[in-house]
Amino acid sequence: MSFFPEISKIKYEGADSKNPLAFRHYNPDEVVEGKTMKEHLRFAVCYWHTFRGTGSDPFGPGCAVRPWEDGTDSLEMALKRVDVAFEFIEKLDVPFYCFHDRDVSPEGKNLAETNKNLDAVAAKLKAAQARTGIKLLWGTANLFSNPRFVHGASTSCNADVFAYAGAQVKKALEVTKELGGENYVFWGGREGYMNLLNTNLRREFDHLAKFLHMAVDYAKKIGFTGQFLIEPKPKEPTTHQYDSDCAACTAFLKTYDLDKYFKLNIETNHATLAGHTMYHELTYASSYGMLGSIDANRGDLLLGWDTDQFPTNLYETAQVMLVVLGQKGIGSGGLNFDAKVRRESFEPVDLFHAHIGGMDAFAHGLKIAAAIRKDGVLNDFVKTRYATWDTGVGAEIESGKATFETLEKYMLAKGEADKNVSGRQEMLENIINRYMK
Ligand code: XLS
Ligand code: NI
Ligand code: NI
Repeated sequence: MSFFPEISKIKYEGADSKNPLAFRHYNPDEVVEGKTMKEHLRFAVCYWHTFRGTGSDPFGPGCAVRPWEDGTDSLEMALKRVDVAFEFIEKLDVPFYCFHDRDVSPEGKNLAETNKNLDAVAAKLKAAQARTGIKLLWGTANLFSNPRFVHGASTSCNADVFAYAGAQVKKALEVTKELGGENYVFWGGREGYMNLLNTNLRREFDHLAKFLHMAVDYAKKIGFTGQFLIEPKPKEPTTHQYDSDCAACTAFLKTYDLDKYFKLNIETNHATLAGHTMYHELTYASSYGMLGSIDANRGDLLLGWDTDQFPTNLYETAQVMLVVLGQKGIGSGGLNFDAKVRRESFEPVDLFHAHIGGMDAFAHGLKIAAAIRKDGVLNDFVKTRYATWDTGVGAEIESGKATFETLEKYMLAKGEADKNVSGRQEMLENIINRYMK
């Protein structure tokens, strides 16, 4: 039985194709800088938006047309949805998917029944993975939707809620391992606060760290070797999310001795909500060896919230790929489309248009980034800009030989610093525009 009967496998047709259901840039086997596009980009479809999104918003209910849905959150429906998901992912030729425990299976009347439901769906996911070759990029646990998480999960003021969350993540780790997941993600959910008048901030941070240490210990115990990732986000749902941006996450991880176990899963819309560009967040993380994976989407700068739109901006995708190529690949991470179609795009075919556009935007961005790198335009400029650090006083400072006394002696003899050179921002922006084709 087919759930998308009018759609056949999406193929690469080249940049001149006018077929909206074809790739114009994503050519999985095309080699760029010694690796295929498929290997570079490691795309993933996310289960929550694509197979559980209904298009509801605060002003009205869902209006998405999904003919396979029976309107229930039953186990039977969850099992059927696995077939929908794998047909969709196969037709798109995407190698990975990602899920929260509660996306794939319904909550039961107690934890034992909830876990049983998850086991039943996981068995079917495992079979579907074996049949199709599609792999799990990462698993995660939904520690934010159920009302028990109203005050957060590991940062809740209610210790029982921490305990429930621990049990839930234990199970999610087991399932992620069983499905060969290459990473495990912690997105903060409701880990944060709305108001300091009722919040013990330090105690909550300590609890969050305890929770993550327990996850690390349990992963070791069961032999889960996937990469742990934290996904920064500054606001929404809480006013102050604890994992607000890459710098805050890195500081937190170092403070609590967790940095060797974690990297970051960086999302474009979260970067912009934090008042940064994605380029900044990726560059920061990559510089410290913390860039682990990417949630590929975009926000709407005219709105102020996490709109999770599909990426279309070539400047942004080229910048992302510049950072990824610069660190020789995304490792065990990938580009997960944590993105949803607009409420107005309610037909199943829109899910295809959205992913095709996102995949093409990144494949195109990859080609642009590779061309910029091939010509060395940015690297050469930056290298020259810092040339004073390669010899003389600069080299002495970097190697740790210099002190304030030696610097004073040097400058007293010299009298004045050598003159500065222009940063040439506009020239560089013009050069980058030459590659945007
Ligand atoms: C929400 C997050 C979420 C994570 C997974 O804003 O982006 O979707 O990626 O929990
Ligand atoms: Ni988001
Ligand atoms: Ni995300």
